[in-house]
Amino acid sequence: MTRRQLLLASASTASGAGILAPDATGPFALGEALNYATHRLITGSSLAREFPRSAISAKPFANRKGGLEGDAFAQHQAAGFANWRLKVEGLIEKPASLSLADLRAIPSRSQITQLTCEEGWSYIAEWTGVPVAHVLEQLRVKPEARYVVYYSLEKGVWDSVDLDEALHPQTLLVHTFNGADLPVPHGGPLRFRVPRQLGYKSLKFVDRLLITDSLEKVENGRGSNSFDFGYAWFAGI
Ligand SMILES: Nc1nc2c(c(=O)[nH]1)N[C@H]1C(S)=C(S)[C@@H](COP(=O)(O)O)O[C@H]1N2
Ligand SMILES: [Mo]
Repeated sequence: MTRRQLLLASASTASGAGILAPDATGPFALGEALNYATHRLITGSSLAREFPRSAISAKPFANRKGGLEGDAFAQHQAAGFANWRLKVEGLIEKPASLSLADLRAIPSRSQITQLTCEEGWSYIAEWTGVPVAHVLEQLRVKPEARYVVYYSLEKGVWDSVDLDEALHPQTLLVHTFNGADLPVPHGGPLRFRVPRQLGYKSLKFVDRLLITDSLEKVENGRGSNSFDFGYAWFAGI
């Protein structure tokens, strides 16, 4: 995909998506829609705040102690994640199944940003990974693409962002955390990091991307499994 095509794709997203978040229905619909629209207008393509190295948290908090329960994850862990694959499917010219080595071969980006949980904790870390934009560019995202759905190996856990957020330079597939392999409690071997939104959008153990033109035809039609628990689809901070 040429730069021009990429720009055209993101431009068509901005205009085609309108200003309504896909979960803008129900009693909080107006608030949701305004929040999404206001953020998109004010922040546009602005960057999440990046911090100096001295601000990195000495003890970043993880909301779990180890990996996922069950044999599948244990086997991956025992093999040093050599068999981990990121499947990339949907509206792309070249569907792919990428190993961690494949991902590490794509130029990476590092940034020191804060992860903020809605439950009250936050920490600052250096996150290194492949910009999702680079993956979509290499695999040639189709012009009708509007959303990237990302799935965790954790059963039933998936989320999505619009193409603006997916193509944003700070949106990363993170494999390295504070200079070492991403620790399992923080989502190793691979995490979808969205630093401009709350922590719950940064899914751990990510093994599949689905590029789509509509969230309505995916899973529950609401863009995220956490919608079922009352979390807003758009969680801009
Ligand atoms: N697969 C998966 N990803 C997840 C979660 C989860 O339960 N499962 N929790 C989310 C929430 S609510 C937060 S705040 C962050 C916490 O990240 P941390 O453990 O690195 O602090 O992970 C997010 N990613
Ligand atoms: Mo969270």
